[in-house]
Amino acid sequence: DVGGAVPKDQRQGWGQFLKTIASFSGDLSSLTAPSFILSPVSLTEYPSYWGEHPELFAACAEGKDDVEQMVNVARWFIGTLKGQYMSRNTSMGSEKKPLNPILGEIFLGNWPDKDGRGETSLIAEQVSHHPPVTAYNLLNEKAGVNLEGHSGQKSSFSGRSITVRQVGHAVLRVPSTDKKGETLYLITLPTLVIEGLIWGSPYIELSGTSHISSSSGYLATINYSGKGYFSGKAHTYKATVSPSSKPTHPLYTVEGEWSGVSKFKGSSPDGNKDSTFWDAGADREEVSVKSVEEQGPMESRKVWQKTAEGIRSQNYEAASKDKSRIENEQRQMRKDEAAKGTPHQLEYFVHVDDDKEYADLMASFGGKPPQEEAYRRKARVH
Ligand code: HCR
Repeated sequence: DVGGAVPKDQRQGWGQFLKTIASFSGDLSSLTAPSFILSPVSLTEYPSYWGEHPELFAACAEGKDDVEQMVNVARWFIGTLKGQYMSRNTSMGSEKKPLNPILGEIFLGNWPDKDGRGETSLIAEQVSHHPPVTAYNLLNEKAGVNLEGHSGQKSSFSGRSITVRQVGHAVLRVPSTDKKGETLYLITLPTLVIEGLIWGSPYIELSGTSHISSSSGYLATINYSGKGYFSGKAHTYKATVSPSSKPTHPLYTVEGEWSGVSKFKGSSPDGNKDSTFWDAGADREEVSVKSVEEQGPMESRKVWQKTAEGIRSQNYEAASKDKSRIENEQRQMRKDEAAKGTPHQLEYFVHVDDDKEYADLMASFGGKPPQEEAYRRKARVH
């Protein structure tokens, strides 16, 4: 029997949806879901979560030495988690199903300069429709901080929850602390568990381990746990910063909640004991985006304008009609391209079969797997 958060007239549909999920693995985004769980926001917008604390992003370039810089990068990374994995619960009451982006969909935005932190700009592009993959680039030119990455998902049903393994990684480039070159930080991504399905109020718990591996020889290892895991408390993590050659010899340890307060255990770079590492109560700054009227035809909010309006006003018939129109147009476009032998061209990114930076930074701490594809901003390819 499905739970109380599902509107009465959609309970049967939700039960059926859960059954479909149970007998299926792969690309969740292609499934048709009951209307109460639909979000009017496309997945192409999600990379903006990386930039919602622009001051932490800019601070990735700072640090008196390489260890302190790694701590700054780790703080920015942890600072993004609440937005990435909890913000739909806050704004829409539960985790929702995002709009499934079309190939070539684009999301552009920025966080303006304030208090000398510099402007951060965002470019995201849907580089694959099925399965969905989004490539992104965040850049603060003044601070010299540049993030490039891509995001895909592989889902599987496990009893009462859905496990989503994240496919993709990001590379952050910053000026090195000696100002003579640049330091690279490889960022791998945690596994998600979608809980609360039976009640019809899904939320995300993080699990497993993710890493930040630097070309300056340091490694941050982040272990996630939650309710029902060994720590018993929701949204908790423990992170260590160590030399990449000695991952089990931490220089700093941080513990706490990624959605709340986390603290250093013992020493911290500022010399104080048990000081606060990050308080996720800090305001998040949403990305600034052009109005829909000013947007180009492939920009996300323009593409989905009518569908999103339908979802927002609970006119699901209109939403579904417009969504079908978009999907049919896309199918036709792919057919025409195939017939003409002119496949879709990416606008801002190029595909790299084997990311050497990924391989090197994984190898520096014995991480696996050794090989992965990547997407690079076109302007950066020489
Ligand atoms: C899994 C998910 C789509 C992907 C979303 C990702 C992994 C995208 C990259 C971001 O950086 C972080 C992120 C956060 C989201 O929590 C995650 C989504 C949660 C649900 C959604 C499914 C495709 C939708 C499932 C449908 C129901 C059951 C909720």
